[in-house]
Amino acid sequence: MAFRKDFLWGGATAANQFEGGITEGGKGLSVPDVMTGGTRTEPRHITDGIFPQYFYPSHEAVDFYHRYKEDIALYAEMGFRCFRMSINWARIFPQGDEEEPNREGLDFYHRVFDECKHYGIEPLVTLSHYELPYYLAKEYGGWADRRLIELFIHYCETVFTEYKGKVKYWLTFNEINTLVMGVFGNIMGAGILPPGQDVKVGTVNGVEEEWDDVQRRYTALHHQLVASARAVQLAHYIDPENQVGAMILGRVAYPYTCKPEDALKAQQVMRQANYYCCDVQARGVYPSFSKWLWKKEGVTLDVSQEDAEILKNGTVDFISFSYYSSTTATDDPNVPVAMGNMMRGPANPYLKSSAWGWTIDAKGLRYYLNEMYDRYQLPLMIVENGLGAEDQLEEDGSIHDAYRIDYMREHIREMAQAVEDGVDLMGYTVWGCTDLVSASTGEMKKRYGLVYVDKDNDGNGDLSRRPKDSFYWYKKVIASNGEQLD
Ligand code: BGP
Repeated sequence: MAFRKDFLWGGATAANQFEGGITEGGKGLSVPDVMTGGTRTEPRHITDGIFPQYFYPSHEAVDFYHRYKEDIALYAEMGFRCFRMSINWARIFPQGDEEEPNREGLDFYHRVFDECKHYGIEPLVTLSHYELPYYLAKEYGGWADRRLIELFIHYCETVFTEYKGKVKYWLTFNEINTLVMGVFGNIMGAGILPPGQDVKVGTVNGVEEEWDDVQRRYTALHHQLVASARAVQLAHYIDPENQVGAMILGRVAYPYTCKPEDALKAQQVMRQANYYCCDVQARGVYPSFSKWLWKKEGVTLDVSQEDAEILKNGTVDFISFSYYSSTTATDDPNVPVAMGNMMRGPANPYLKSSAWGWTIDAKGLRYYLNEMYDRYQLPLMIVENGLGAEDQLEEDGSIHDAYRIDYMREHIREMAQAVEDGVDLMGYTVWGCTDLVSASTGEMKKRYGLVYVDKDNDGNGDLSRRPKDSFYWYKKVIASNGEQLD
């Protein structure tokens, strides 16, 4: 048997893409609440406030806020052992800088965790998943302001204390390394807003980024790394049972050719994208190549002795990551670049891509697991993986998503191989286990779910849930602990 007996099989979500109810229970606005819907060719807009002419997909999302019982019951039916979700900071502290938390917000998550407990499902909670309170973005300038560290720690202390005994697995910042990757990292990751009333956010295929603030982005990242290390220490102090993980966007970059220059380029991409953050979170120090990176990016960073101490004493218990696709790297500026999942690089001629242009590369997952385990020797967890695709709802209400089953099967096979290679793998939570709003495009049409939600890109639909073929397939996978994949 490849996988541990207690392997954490499950699914993953994020509050801003899933919950909705943004004006309910005293919730304040979060950054994605001012982001409009886009498509695979039309970028989303970020607006300075909420404008009636736009559709904002996070406002209702798929209404987990009211349907959590039904959703968690479906997860239990599939046999989930783990459910990854995020707490929306603005539900607990509507502005982000209040002294007292919002009791209604705290109670909502109590109900969710109690429901999980009822079915023996372990919650895995992300503290910050691209959903900074909008007030902190607007009035403080997001994470570029050092005061956010204290505000975040106050929020962490509140939820660690409140949910002690109910939540054991925590992740600090979702895909913290998007802050080394550009516009999306600026806005969604760091809460640094672009100047202007209505700005396009170029994260869709082929659309170039229009605005960036590299210095503030790296400063914000340093603040998040310090905040993350402090959160790890605090979580352990409040409850020694707590296990806190790093969460990064898993980026595999192959050399585009076997030219040594391309191999070097790929190594540089891997360092910048993966190891820069992960070294800090897992080893407690900035890697020695940081100086090269800061110079390349034209940034200066002031890492005080005090910060260095915090980083050293707040290393994580495990490393989690998202993995969807891989890229390539070349030093030849004439090779055209494609983009997928905030990653850019020349297209790989050996791989097929999803309809949204994300390469499909199951072997890359085995490669990445081995790379990460060799480097850190910490337990690993895949907390996002899956295929974003358009689904066809049949007359009889069924959804035959064989392509999604194929995708997952291949990735789970490679996971099993990696375990045989010697990797200590804790679990796997498929992304968007119930259809939800896409982070990059704001669409509903780009579905990842094993459960279909009746809602389209314009917000039409009755939000009813229907298991897809992948639902029944995944149920068998879990029941057999990953043995039965056909
Ligand atoms: C990750 C994010 C998720 C999620 C996923 C799929 O980068 O952590 O929030 O959305 O990507 O991306 P998308 O929704 O853009 O297809």
